[in-house]
Amino acid sequence: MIVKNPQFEISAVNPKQYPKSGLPEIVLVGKSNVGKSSFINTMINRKSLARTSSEPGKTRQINFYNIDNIFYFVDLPGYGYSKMSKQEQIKVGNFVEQYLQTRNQISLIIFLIDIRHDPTENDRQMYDYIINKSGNHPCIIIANKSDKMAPTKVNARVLELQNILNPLKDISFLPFSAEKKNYCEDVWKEIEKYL
Ligand SMILES: Nc1nc2c(ncn2[C@@H]2O[C@H](COP(=O)(O)OP(=O)(O)OP(=O)(O)O)[C@@H](O)[C@H]2O)c(=O)[nH]1
Ligand SMILES: [Mg+2]
Repeated sequence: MIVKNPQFEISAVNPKQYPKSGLPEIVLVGKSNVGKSSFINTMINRKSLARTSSEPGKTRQINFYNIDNIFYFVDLPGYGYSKMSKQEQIKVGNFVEQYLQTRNQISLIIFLIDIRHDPTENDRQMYDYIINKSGNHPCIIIANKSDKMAPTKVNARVLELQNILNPLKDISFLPFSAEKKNYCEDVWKEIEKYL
């Protein structure tokens, strides 16, 4: 897919603020700092439309990016950011959960993990939540930061992660590098199946 005119549309913390156009939504889920906002920028070929930071906890609201009036990329705040106060973590957790449970337009959840690290307990809980509780949305899993490994080891590591997380058989599991823009084509092919 060649993106021509991606636009930031709105930041939301409650359903009244969600866009009303009814376009399908493709949502980025994953721990803080895994590269959700970077993933969006890389896929739409914009340097910093989605705000990123080397400090975890950059994204604090639900951000909707309108992609050529075809769909939205929805950038969620990450989990597991310990510097956030307990109170704020609960608040953020609640509005994210409300979005994932109530939003009918969600056509795909992209669950990002870090290729270097085995899934954390929080990652497992999130995977379980996506599959069993969030409202039956389709999901794919992406192992980001693959540039941090030797290219020859990437495929074997993806298989290893797949064995560790043990997702349902029909869930695609792909490598990616937001930094080096690797595997974009493969990921677009996968996304297009859900549009
Ligand atoms: N080496 C490498 N670094 C990456 C990659 N993707 C993201 N990063 C870096 O990881 C850091 C976090 O990226 P973000 O995109 O802000 O992460 P996020 O998941 O949106 O984080 P929150 O908003 O806190 O949930 C930044 O310093 C990025 O440059 C990647 O593929 N490779
Ligand atoms: Mg972010």
